[in-house]
Amino acid sequence: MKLDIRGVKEHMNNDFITNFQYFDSVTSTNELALNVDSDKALEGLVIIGGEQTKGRGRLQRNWHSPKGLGLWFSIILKPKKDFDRIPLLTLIGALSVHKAIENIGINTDLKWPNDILYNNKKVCGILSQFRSSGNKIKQVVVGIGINVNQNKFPEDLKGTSTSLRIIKGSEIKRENLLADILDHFSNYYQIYKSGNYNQIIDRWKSKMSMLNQKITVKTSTGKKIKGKVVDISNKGQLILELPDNSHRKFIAGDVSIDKNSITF
Ligand code: BT5
Repeated sequence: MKLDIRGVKEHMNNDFITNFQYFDSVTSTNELALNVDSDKALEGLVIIGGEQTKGRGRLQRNWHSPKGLGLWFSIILKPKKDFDRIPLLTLIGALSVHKAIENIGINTDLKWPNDILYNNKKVCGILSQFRSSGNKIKQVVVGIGINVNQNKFPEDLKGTSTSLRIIKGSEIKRENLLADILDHFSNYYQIYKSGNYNQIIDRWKSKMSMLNQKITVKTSTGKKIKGKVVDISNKGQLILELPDNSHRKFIAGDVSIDKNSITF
């Protein structure tokens, strides 16, 4: 079913997100959003795809985005902050989705830095990308993919993915859910702009079951680093305590996470 943008606007209650571009079919909403001329685009523009034919995950992975069943969208932002605060935008994207899902009675788990899980199965993934010019951020695109009304998944995703409909046992109205997410996003973005990063991090930590767990991080060179998750920094980095009690930070940039290991 086609998403009704009027219905989304009717349920929304914030002044920040007012512009939408909807396409029945797109390659990737992130690709489109990154190509928008940042001098012309308004901050807070949301680009939505009914389906994505080349939906992207991190590290050039694919994101399965079937027609009319999920929410596949990207929010364009123009933050006046340093580059090292960009990862926080992924975190506020996840918090906004988490809260909206909580409001329909489903408690999910945040997995650093970009996943929302239910019983260890992925419900939502987030991909933030940016364009810059010199040492200035031109635009950041926060791309959010949520499995809403699918009742089945392709063979390769079956064991690791789920949808809100499968969890709840009934269809979810995507318009209301998106409106709620964007209201929360707008709130969190205000907090981000005010520099009150601890508020974001504290909420994240309270919803992250990985805290105090022992995990293994795999670096791009194949090196494995074991440690206990002790904190998230106010730049969105994961902080591990290593066996020698020293602390090491990992950047929430291009990382991928397996069940209890993280690959850089
Ligand atoms: C992500 O990457 O989780 C980021 C996904 C971001 C998708 C949104 S949709 C709107 C916007 N436009 C885009 O083109 N992208 C963004 P990553 O952590 O790398 O996870 C990717 C992996 O998740 C894949 O390799 C699959 O194993 C799995 N996967 C693919 N599609 C899935 C789905 N619909 N549900 C659950 N898992 C999926």
